[in-house]
Amino acid sequence: MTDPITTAKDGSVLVITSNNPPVNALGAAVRQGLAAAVEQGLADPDVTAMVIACAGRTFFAGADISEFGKPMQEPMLPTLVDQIEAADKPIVAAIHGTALGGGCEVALGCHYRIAVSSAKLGLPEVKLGILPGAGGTQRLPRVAGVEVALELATKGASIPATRAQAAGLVDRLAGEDSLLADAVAFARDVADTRPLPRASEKPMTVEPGVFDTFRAANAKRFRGYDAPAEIIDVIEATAALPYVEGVQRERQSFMKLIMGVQSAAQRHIFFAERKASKIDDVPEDTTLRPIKRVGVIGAGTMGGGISMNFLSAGIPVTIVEMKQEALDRGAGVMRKNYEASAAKGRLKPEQVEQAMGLLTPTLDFDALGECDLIIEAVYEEMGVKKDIFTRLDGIAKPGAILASNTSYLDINEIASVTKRRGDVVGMHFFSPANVMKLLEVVRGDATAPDVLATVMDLAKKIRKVAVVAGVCYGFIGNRMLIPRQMEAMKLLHEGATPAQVDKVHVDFGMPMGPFQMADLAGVDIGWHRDPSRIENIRDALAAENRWGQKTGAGFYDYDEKRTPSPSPRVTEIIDDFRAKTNTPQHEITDEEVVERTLYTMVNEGARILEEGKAQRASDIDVVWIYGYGWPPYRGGPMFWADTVGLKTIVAGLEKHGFEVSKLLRDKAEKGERFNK
Ligand code: TC6
Repeated sequence: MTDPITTAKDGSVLVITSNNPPVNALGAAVRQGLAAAVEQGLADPDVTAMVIACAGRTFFAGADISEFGKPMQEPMLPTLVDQIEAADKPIVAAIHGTALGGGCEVALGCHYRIAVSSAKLGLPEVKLGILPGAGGTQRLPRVAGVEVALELATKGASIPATRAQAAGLVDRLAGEDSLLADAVAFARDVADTRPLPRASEKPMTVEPGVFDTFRAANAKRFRGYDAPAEIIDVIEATAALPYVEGVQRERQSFMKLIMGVQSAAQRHIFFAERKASKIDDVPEDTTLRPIKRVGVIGAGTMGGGISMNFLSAGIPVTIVEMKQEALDRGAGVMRKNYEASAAKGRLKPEQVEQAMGLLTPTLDFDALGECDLIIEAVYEEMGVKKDIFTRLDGIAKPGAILASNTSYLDINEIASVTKRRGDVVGMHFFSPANVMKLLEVVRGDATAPDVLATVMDLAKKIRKVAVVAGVCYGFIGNRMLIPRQMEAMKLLHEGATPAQVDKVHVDFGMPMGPFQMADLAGVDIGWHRDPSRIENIRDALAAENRWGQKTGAGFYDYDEKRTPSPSPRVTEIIDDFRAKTNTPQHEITDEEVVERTLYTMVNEGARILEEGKAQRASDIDVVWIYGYGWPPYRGGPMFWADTVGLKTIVAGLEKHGFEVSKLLRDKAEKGERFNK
């Protein structure tokens, strides 16, 4: 292995460069090399200042996460950062790309920071369930103020160099193409400055009430997570302490968090998300098909949302509808959504026009002939989809990818009406499609490897997290939703209330429970629309126009602000069905709700794996985190099952008479886990 750290003298400035692709993570070799290089600079009488820079696409993107949980090698990152700061010759951090986590902490240990304006700085450790453990909770508030530190450290978002400069975190901006030269010049400018500015020596200035105000303002966002609360506590508890004591408290909290199950879960998700983009039997160097224009069929909520992903990424979209009115409405909604983002400051007004300028709305189906990828987003009916794909087969150019946004239907059957089954694939977006990060890529029996590779690559470009699923009813996510919703409904029959079942799910960390979700999605979805045919509780609700939030009533009653309250009418309907079906009642404990609605999901997940419909357990976790709001601190259903213990899951399923998946049973018997 070549040494990742090299040094070179530029006159009296020692330039220390890290070259540890892909992201200059601060692994052991980098830490050792940096420590040695700083020693070298201090020992050399000709050196008056030093610059720490990185080669490749970014400044240090943080500690090497793959080292967590393994025995650590010296020097530890906090020691290294202290060593840098303690140097009695000025050290300048030269930042490009992303200075994240430990990388930002290294920069904070340097006496000065210079950055190109495209650089970003941040402390994303919280997303891994930990806190900035190399002095970040102590140096950042001293340099940029407590409020900026709380914002960065608890939310994990990064800020552009210009904002970092305004906050005092960056001292100077460099030319985009002259970072190193500017950093060396800066180092020369400050070579004789004494005393050196050391972040740890500054006082922390605290406005009264800042911590409580911040806690209250973010209570909903941080619900369930250990790390943000710990970060606020650490900064608050140490604000008046000297750095040395503050950093001890930081270390204690870091150790507590990193040993916890939440951090293990969140680190699992970090790697799971990246693994999901890899397809076992499709080589990484597969030649991709060029996608210069995308076609979307259907300008409804889904088609519009799907289109926005491509427009925002600068890819032109041709959107087709059957009626002018529907087309105009669809384009209008897209514009409104963009304008709403601009009003919130997330987009510049000219970006709205740029995106909308890439949209070609048309009633002419044949216009899709010039598209490289065509996504069908019409309603879920096999006959309609087959008609569309037959027509597409007639007009699409050779090599065009034909995708369906179906959320349940058989991609093989859809592909069978074409003479190009290899070009057909499922692209299941989640609603709202311009917001939700998940994309299920459904691989048909004949889907060509380069089609899959192209779609996975495109997913990255439109900032989605893509997971490959095999053909089965509901693919990964919706297939696992089915047993959950069915059991939730049975629980109502047996004595539970919608509010009780939902509360168990919300307390678990889900954004909403099964009945709140039904009310949001629409109780009438899949309803036969015959008010005289009442076969279950859902039929009864739908027949009374209780379609959910959109009609002001569903499993709950809603006021004009859509605040739910338990509904006496729903209680009557449920009682009626309990009597009609003669269902024996019993007291339902929260534990039973968990076993019957969540263990059953794990069981279905295991079946999906058993049948090879998901490549790996971690892909299922990614689907549930990014598609359904499974709490990241529980790592997804399969990771969570590992933490509960597979033997416990099997016992819980058997207690309620469920048939246990063979894979789940085998793993439980062997003492194995889904995720290693
Ligand atoms: C910390 O610093 C704690 C400090 C306290 C210590 C006491 N380590 O995301 P990409 C890999 S905690 C190891 O696809 P991008 C990644 O797995 C850390 N590996 O690239 C992938 O590998 P693969 C705080 C890492 O251009 C490859 O690099 N820092 C690390 O879309 C490319 O990654 C963070 O949390 C790492 N730190 O985005 C930052 N980072 O090719 C985490 C990446 O084998 N990183 N890899 O699949 C990021 O946010 C992004 O990687 C990025 C680049 C924005 C830097």
